[in-house]
Formats: sequence, C-alpha cells, structure tokens
Amino acid sequence: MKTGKRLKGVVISRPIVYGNIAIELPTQKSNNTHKWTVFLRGPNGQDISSFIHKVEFKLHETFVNNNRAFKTAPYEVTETGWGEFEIITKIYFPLSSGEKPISLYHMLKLYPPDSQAQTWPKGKPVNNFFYDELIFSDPTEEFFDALTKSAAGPEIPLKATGNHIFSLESEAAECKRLESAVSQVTEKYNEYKGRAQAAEIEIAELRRDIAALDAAR
Ligand code: SLL
Repeated sequence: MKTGKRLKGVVISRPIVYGNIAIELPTQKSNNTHKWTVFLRGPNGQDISSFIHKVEFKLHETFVNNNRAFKTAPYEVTETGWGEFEIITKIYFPLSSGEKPISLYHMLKLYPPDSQAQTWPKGKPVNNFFYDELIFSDPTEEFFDALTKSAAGPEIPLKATGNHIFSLESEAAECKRLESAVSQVTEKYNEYKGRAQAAEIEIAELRRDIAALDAAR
C-alpha cells in the first residue's frame, strides 16, 4: 500500500501553457466588446488532469461569480467583457501529493500591442500566453505516478497547430525577437555613448577657452 512516502532526491517538472485568447465581437449588443478564453493546459494537449485536483480562475469582481473552479479538464473560462485585468490561476494538487497550491498571475489581453494597433487586421485574435514548468521536489510515490502517467510523447510540439499554440518554432521566433531587441538597444547605447564622449570633449575645450579668456582679462 502507498503511504505518502516521499521520493528523496527526485525532482520532476511538468510543462504547462496558460494565458488567454481574445477576439473583438463583430456586433456589440452590450458594453462588452470582446469574447475571451483564459486557459491552463499542457503545451502539446497532454492530459494534465492526472496530477491536478482543481483549478480556480479568479476574475475581476465586475464578473458574476468571479471565482471559477474546475475539477476536470478543460481548465478554461470563456466570457465576454470590455476591459483588461489580472487573472489569478490557482492550481491545487491532490491531497496525497502534500503539495501546496500554486498561483499564476496573468494579464488578460484584449487589445493588440500599441505598436501594432494600426495594422492589426479586424477580427484577428489577440493572444497572451506563457509557457512554464511546474517543478516538484521529493514528490510522494503516489504523486510521482500521477505526474508520469501522461508523459508519453514529445512535450512541446515543433509547430503550433489549433489549440497547441506554444511550439519550439514559436519559442525560436521569440528568441529572435529578443536578440533583435538587444542589438537595437546596444546600437542606441553606443550611439549615445559616442555623443556623450563628443560632448565631454567640447565641454573640456570650452572650459579651456574660458580659462584662457579669464587669464587674459
Ligand atoms: C479596466 N481595471 O478598467 C480594468 C477593469 C474589468 C473588466 C476591467 C466585465 C464584463 C461583464 C468586464 O469586462 N470587466 O460584467 O460582463 O479596464
């Protein structure tokens, strides 16, 4: 019989994707301008329910019953609304795991980033999602079994398809974006550094001129 004995020295992680997708409503019958879904799932559509007891999504208090709890997959809430706000996703693990709940904080995004607002095609969904890993140290035997139950197959797909929006490709594209941002910042930094150096030289020259004028008085 299993006893809640912990597997000392074992560290195990499970990938997750969480966030939201939103789309502008074509016809607005109320104040609500967007339809959105906030979700927690495996990046490759894996069944994560084998190691999750309950997921709660805490919405803004302007929503009726703003604490939405799910004991079975899919862990997601679809709503209509008008504003962006922070959603707290609290993950509870089975009692036999002895693990404390984990809270994830995510900003519900309805609008495209300012830099793309002008060119965003009408009706194109807005995404704001994150890849993360839940890490467990010294899991109980029972929890270890639950964690490894659905581990078959690649954990992150190569390409994004349908619901599997996080992929190795999207990760690589994000890395490229970050690299290009870093090189733009470095370029600007060097440009300003050069300008600052030139200004320093000019200041020194002017100081010398002032000193010479003062001496000649
Ligand atoms: C804002 N601080 O002002 C945020 C709050 C709240 C959004 C956003 C409710 C919809 C409904 C809704 O969308 N609340 O009650 O059906 O932007």
